[in-house]
Amino acid sequence: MSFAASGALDPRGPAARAIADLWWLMVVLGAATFVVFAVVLIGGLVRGSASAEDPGDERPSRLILLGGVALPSVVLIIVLGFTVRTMHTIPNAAPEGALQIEVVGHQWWWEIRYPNGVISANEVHIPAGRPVRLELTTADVIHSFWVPALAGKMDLVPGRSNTLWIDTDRPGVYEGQCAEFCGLQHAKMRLLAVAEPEGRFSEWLARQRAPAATPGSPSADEGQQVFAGVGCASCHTVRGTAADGTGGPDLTHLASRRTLAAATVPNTPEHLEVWVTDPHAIKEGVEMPATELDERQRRELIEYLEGLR
Ligand code: HEC
Ligand SMILES: [Cu+2]
Repeated sequence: MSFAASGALDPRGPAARAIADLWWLMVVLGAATFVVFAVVLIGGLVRGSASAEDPGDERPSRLILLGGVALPSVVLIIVLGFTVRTMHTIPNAAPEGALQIEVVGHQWWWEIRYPNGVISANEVHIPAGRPVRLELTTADVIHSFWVPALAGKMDLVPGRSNTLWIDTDRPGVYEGQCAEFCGLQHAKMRLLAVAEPEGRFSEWLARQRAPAATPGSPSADEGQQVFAGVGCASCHTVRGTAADGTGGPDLTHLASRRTLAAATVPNTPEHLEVWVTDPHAIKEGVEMPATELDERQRRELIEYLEGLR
């Protein structure tokens, strides 16, 4: 799957832009240093072979002091200065009107909690043009939240809460990735940040606030019985029904999400069917058991889940 913007070098927000500028400065200084070094080295090789007979001066030359000590120090001090400046550019106090969203890391998915009580997974919706303050915690091990196009990385550490500001003026879907090794499926612990104009964001949030849609057909209704009967409800919440498990993602509005299993596969009926019967085929070792279902149960369950808009 690939979405519009994903790279740290394609910044779409002020924090990411400041970080990208710093990166370019380091590339330019690094390249310039390399060119100076290469010229001196080649010059030395040429001269060295021309005057091979001459034992030369054994004392450290001014060139070594300048090129080996002074020049690197100057370059590193410049980089340090700009790094400190970049750290100050990225806000660490609440900007006016910031929206607060909680992100809880789990092996291997993201729980997202909005101020109005909505709980979702793996998709952080934000209003474009308004700063967002993320409160980052973890339910198990250390994870790291990273949406390269929007901001730097921030760890989710057991027993504490870290904050990260994300901010973009450009609506779009931005890819993110857990950036701290957190176990077997760390690589498949991805997420999407979905930035929408304020009005559309509010509509989305209001829709997510609603309880789950009631099954729209008799077979979807059967599907809901299957969901309750085979134990899905012990790990998953579907608000407005008896299902109130918390071991896995909230499924109240599952069908409104773009992906399944932490942005591992697109949210299509085909992938959903594979996931529900054998999640390990998509994500080996995942904390969800495979479930034996007959043909009819499977069809009804998928119909029910597809109706959770
Ligand atoms: C032991 C707890 C457990 C049980 C039982 C369980 N699940 Fe899950 N489920 C999880 C976990 C944990 C995840 C997150 C996996 C990941 O992405 O790493 C998950 C993910 C999902 C997802 C993907 C959600 C998303 O937004 O990515 C769906 C759909 C799902 N489960 C449906 C079901 C159904 C249907 C059943 C019953 C047949 C079921 N689950 C049984 C724990 C469970
Ligand atoms: Cu990880």
